[in-house]
This record gives sequence, C-alpha cells and structure tokens, in this order.
Amino acid sequence: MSERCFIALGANLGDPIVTVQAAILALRELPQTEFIAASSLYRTAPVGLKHQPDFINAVVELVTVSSAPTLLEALFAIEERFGRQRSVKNAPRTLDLDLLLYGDAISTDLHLTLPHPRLHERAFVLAPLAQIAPQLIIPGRGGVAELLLRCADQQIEKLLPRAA
Ligand code: PH2
Ligand code: MG
Ligand code: MG
Repeated sequence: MSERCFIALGANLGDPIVTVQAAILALRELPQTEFIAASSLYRTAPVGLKHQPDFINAVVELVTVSSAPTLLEALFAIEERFGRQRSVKNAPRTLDLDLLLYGDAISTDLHLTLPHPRLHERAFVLAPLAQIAPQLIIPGRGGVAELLLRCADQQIEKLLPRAA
C-alpha cells in the first residue's frame, strides 16, 4: 500500500536557503518513495522562541510504500546529514524535517503524532502546504486554505526562484 505524505522543512542557521534546497534534493532520493511536488521557499518569522533568526520553510509531497516509522528514520538520517554544523554535543540544528501527514493516519504515539500536532496553527507550514495541495483536508482539523486564513497575523514571505 502506498501513502501520500507531506514533509515540512525548516532551517534558520548556517545558509538556510542552500540547506533547504539541498534537503529537497535529498528527499527526491528517498528509497521506496516517489517525489510528487515541492513548494516554493518561504522566509518566515520565528514562531515560539522569538529571539532567533528568521526561518526558511518549505513543504514537499511524496508517495511512499515505506511505513511511517521507516520514513521517519530516513528523515532523521537526512537531518543528521544536514542538520549539524559541528559534531559537538548540543550543536544547533540547521535542518528540521517534520512528518506532517502520512495518508490520513491519526496517531497519538509519543514518537510520532499524526497529523503533526501544531500544523493546523502555523502559517509557515500551511502556506507552502496550501500552495502544493490546495484541496487538502487535515484529518480532524479541516481544509488547509481555511486554516491558513486563521493565521493572518503570522509573518511569511514567499521567495521568488532565483534567476538562472
Ligand atoms: N520551527 C519550530 C519553531 N518555530 N518558526 C518558524 N517560522 N519556522 C519553523 O520551522 C519553526 C518555527 C520548531 O520546529
Ligand atoms: Mg518542527
Ligand atoms: Mg522536528
């Protein structure tokens, strides 16, 4: 059985634009997985802890025959590959990959909550998600476009693709 999945990418240390672009390429190479779409990159104000640099965020859509735990392991491996500038303890993460949706699975597992527990209230996820899947319904939450309207106070800016 294959499942339609969405992954959120976020970075705010190092060169986050380069990191997110490279991570999208890494997601294209995932085994047992077909790459469907990538959103634009967005520059977004930090949500939660305010005193940190702006983030670069994006969302990708995949279809996979991997199980959710297997996919999650693969995402952690990519975070490891891109996510740490130095191999010292508690080095800041330069890349966050979050599994937003795995088909219409609902899970309250401590290690993997599905849908992602804060996705429905975050413009930095909903805007790129609505760009690539405007009709998407978040199980238990509603349509992405309607959810995004409720986040109008959150600052996000879609980045134009760089001219070749
Ligand atoms: N990720 C967080 C916390 N806050 N804010 C923005 N704008 N983008 C993020 O990716 C982000 C955040 C925790 O993962
Ligand atoms: Mg996150
Ligand atoms: Mg994460």
